[in-house]
Amino acid sequence: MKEAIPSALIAEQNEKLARDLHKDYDALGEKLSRTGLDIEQLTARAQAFELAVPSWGAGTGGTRFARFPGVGEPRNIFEKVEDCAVIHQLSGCTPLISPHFPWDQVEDFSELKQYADSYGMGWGSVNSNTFQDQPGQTHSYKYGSLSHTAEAVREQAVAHNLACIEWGRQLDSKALTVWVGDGSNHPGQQHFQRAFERYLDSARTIYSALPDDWEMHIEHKMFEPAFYSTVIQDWGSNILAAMELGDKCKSLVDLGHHAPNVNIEMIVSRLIQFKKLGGFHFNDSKYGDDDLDSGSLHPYQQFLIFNELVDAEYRQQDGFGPDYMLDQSHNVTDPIESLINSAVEVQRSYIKALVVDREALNSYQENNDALMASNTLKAAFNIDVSPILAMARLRGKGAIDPIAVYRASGYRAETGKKRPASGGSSSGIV
Ligand code: RM4
Ligand code: MN
Ligand code: MN
Repeated sequence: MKEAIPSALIAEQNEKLARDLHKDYDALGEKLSRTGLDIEQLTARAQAFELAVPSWGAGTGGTRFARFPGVGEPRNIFEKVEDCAVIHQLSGCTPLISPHFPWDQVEDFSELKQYADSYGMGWGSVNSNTFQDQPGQTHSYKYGSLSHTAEAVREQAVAHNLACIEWGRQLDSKALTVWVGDGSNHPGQQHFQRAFERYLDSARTIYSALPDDWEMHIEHKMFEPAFYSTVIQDWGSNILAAMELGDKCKSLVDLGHHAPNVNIEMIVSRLIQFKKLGGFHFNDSKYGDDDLDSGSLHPYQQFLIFNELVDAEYRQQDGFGPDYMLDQSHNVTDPIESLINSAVEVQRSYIKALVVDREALNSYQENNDALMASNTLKAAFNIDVSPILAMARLRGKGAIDPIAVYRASGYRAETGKKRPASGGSSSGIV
């Protein structure tokens, strides 16, 4: 197996921190055992936790106004694989890459798969892109794609999604994520019902091409690039479409795609209840689709979402098994560092949610003890589970302190030399 970061360096750096970690771990284990929790079980769950990294997150994203490229940015999907391998090797919890087409399109997908295999990386959900025109494209998506008024444009967008399924099949992916930029900027511009009908017609053709063991995930987003209405505006339109299409179609929740203050954890609960939760795009947001680092602003909200997810696990809810992915845009940080940090923050929310005393919570809920129910959640949230996360990494040959090891490795400076800026970029969004 190829090593993105020399394992000798990781071991050497871990050596310096291992003694203190063991002390902190034992102390936390003792504390948790007082409430009947076995730290070893929690560490095993942390080790089993898997999150996909978005290929497009490995480059500097850019705002709506500009993009300031970083040093040694990946110029193609092979280089993105290398960066994703760094993230996984150090964090130990991101073994999957979620590709975006045509940004990551290659001639030979078996070569790409082999390349990822050589780093021990697999492939998460495949994302189709019909929100942007590509050079040489026959029809423009300026006025929409899957819901466009013109049949030829819809056919082109459907054909792209079918190609994505085929490419994903060659990578051994198991899901297609569809987000469209379709919508309108002016009241009256678009007939809401007809646009949704056209979308559903196109989506049916895509759905019928899914391999048996695949799922299709639909992503809603209330605005941008369309600023008055979008065709899959909210979780309501999303679940309606998913119900129309069939069992293998589910809704995907991107944390930044809701109106401010929307109760996302409750949406998650509803989707779980109706077996329609397909997956997540984790990120954080203050105003809109800000694509900030996960857990950087609203760690409690992220914890409350995981509280719903763990509750579903605990109740062994039928049809539950969402895909976890990050979807972020990094403008002022090294994307590798942001993605490592974010992966750890998402994993942290999961472990904290496992610490919740579910029996106590249930009984407070049944007895309408609002204060103690809330305190039960807060008690879990307030526990610092860092030693569990660090121990999971240490046992999985990752880094106790991933950012420190990454910085010590000189990886970024090295890529700066190996990857001279090519002018155009397949990384980032702008
Ligand atoms: C969108 C949406 C999609 C992602 C693109 C790049 O806002 O979140 O998931 O594919 O951005
Ligand atoms: Mn997204
Ligand atoms: Mn987004």
